[in-house]
Amino acid sequence: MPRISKENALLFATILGVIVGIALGLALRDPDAKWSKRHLSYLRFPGDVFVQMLKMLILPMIISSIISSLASLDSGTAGRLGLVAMMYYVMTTFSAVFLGIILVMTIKPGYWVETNIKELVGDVKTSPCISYPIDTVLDLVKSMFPENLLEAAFKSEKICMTYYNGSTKLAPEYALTLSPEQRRMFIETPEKVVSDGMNIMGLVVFSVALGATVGFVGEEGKGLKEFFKSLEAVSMKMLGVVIMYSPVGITFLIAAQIVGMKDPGKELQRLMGYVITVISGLFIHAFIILPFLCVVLARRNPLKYVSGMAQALLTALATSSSSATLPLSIKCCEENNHVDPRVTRFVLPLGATINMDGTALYEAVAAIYISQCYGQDLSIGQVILVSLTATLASIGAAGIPQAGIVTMIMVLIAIGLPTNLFILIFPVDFILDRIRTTVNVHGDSIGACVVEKLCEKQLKEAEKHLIAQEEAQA
Ligand code: DAS
Repeated sequence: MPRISKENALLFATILGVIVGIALGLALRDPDAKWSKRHLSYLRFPGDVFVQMLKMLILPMIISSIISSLASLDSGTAGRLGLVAMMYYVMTTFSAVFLGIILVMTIKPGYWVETNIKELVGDVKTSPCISYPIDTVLDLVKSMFPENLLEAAFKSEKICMTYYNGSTKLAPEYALTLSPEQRRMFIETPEKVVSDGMNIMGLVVFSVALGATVGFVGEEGKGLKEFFKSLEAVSMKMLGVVIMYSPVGITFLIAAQIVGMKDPGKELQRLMGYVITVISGLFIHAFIILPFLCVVLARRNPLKYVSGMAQALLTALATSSSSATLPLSIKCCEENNHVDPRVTRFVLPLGATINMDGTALYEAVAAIYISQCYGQDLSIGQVILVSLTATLASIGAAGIPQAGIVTMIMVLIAIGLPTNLFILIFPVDFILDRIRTTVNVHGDSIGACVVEKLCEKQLKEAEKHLIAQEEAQA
């Protein structure tokens, strides 16, 4: 009997967990019984524990992996890795946005909707104040330099929109210009929280700055280098324990989500055109464009590569959080796909914060779908504005559940649409969020092997240089 490797046994158990989770959710679902939030939280508890354990590992893993990766590279190689990664991110994000725009302008799902939204919300025109995207860029830059690193790393950003019956008490565009603290002032009852989780942008930027400095100062940074190398090894060992629990966590996350779903049938029917457009765009990007880049740029077998990432992709689907999935993405890339750790530990944390192909595609489709529902045809200039602001919004979205719908408001503002119209697509967002998060993680993992291939020469030289340095010191 061929021995099953530990990785395959775990993957099999996780896939079984997804199936059991769906079956358990369907078995327990009883729309009339209306599970109370308290009982639902009991059902979701084993899954929440799994997400919390992953989040607990984010700080030690991200800070130690980025620093030890950068500290083992000379500045030239680190710079080249960063440049190639950024070029890959811009290329894939723009291609995702462009694909989304072509699909939504061809399928025109907004015209499938009978009711004229304008009658519903009235002709509430907000001026196309494109200043807000600039505010978001400033917000983004400010979040990169947190006053308090631990607070930034552990800050659970609860962004919410106070809305009811389709109108918005607080026009979300104001929410975007408020600081996170001010936004919290508008938090109403917990069920109104739209996006909640850890925004690791500040942590990643601090780690890159510290890692580059440790690599730059040489001898003085030796102690730090050794410390973070052992912290990284210990964190990976801890992750090994957490990952054994993942099948159980994923089962209950999926079961609780299915039991807690409001009546999705009615909403899905009403939004069928929109859902078909988003999902077909995400599938084309994930199953054609990214595998094409994997073959052409990384010279790897995409099927084998994706199967090596399966554990991380299933976790992204269950948690709908790129940040929470990040430790697993690093582990799968290195241990199953044998990508150079110096690349994975620098490129994956960067990608998890600023490279979200799935979110970018979704933002473009959602904004244009809403404009179609509102009976507002977009000019070429506005379509270009959508492509720019959707890209920006995806960079600004944190790797936390439903962060994309919050930053999508910025795209609506840019094309002068009433921002409370985001409510049109909100009912199915938690389903689409899982799929786009999985595409985000998939895009980051392909990015790691592409960057590794395109920087192969520099990585080999950096390795020789490091060995020569260590021999000289011995
Ligand atoms: N859930 C986000 C992520 O973790 C994506 C999104 O909200 O669009 O990638």
